[in-house]
Amino acid sequence: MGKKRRQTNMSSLSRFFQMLDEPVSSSTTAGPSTPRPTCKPDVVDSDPQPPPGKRKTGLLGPGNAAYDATGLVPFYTDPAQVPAHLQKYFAQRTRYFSRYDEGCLLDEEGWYSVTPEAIATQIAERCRCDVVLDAFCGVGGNAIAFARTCEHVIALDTSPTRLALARHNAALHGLAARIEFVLADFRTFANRLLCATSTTRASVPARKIDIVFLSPPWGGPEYLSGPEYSLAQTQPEPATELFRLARLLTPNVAFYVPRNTALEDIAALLPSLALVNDDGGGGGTDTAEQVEVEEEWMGTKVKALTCYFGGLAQGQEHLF
Ligand code: MGP
Repeated sequence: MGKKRRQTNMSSLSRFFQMLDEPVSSSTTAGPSTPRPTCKPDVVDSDPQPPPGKRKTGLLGPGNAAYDATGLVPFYTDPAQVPAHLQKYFAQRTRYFSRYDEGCLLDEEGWYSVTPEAIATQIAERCRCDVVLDAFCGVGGNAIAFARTCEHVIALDTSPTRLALARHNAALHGLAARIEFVLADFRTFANRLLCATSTTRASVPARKIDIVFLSPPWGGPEYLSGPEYSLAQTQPEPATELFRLARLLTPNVAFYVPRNTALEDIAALLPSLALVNDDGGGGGTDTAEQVEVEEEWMGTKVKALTCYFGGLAQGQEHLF
């Protein structure tokens, strides 16, 4: 049972691209304002299985052994078990996952970067669609929320451990079957998808993706050390490059950025893009695309900003 289910939603990139009709080759078509990627067969391609013997019976209980990541990271139940630098995050554990006590698992990066559940839910509400790509899924906070509002979630991460934790957490919520977990770097994944598209000469990506959600590493908790955060600090590439790639897949991008991000940096993501015609196709005046920036409040604090582009921004639904 476990094996069959794993095959359906834990795909390696090679299996993913086998689903595409045409083989990937080396030519692309590139417009001057939207350079397309070079096609290279450099995929991340190993199955993100936790070490054997770690998941016999665990926090997910009987019947879920295949998805159970118990033992990969500590499951803290008492502040006394938690390292000093993670204490402030542990204190907020039920904000991150309201069902934390039932056995949600986070690694160190997950503790300081998971999107709190209420915020993930708000973003997922705005991102209702058929297929959403969560480009940096981490331990799964956003992917789980998307699984409630979207037909299908593609969740990428480059860490086998984090991907296993995300799947564990999704299984705990009964939502793992709605999420396709892929061990891959977003840039590699997007490039391969775009190359497959150019090979088939299709005008849209070889696989339908309605929305890309970008929540990359911000460089650790130190992101708040300066008065302003520059999007050039975003990992593993500056935000401009992540955004450019995402926009080649779909106009609809939600970008989760630090609360102290320079607004000029967010606005600067747009000018290089073409003007969009906002009259619904009838020859009206061209209007520059807008970005909508949403402050994500929890209690009396703004925790982060979500920037909505394309058809996700209010008033631009026609761009979806
Ligand atoms: P925070 O300010 O580091 O923590 O992160 P805290 O304790 O919530 O805030 P404080 O005001 O009490 O100090 C706030 C939120 O930003 C986290 O809950 C995450 O959702 C998000 N976040 C933080 N980091 C370091 C990252 C990151 O590297 N990447 C992403 N995508 N989100 C992050």
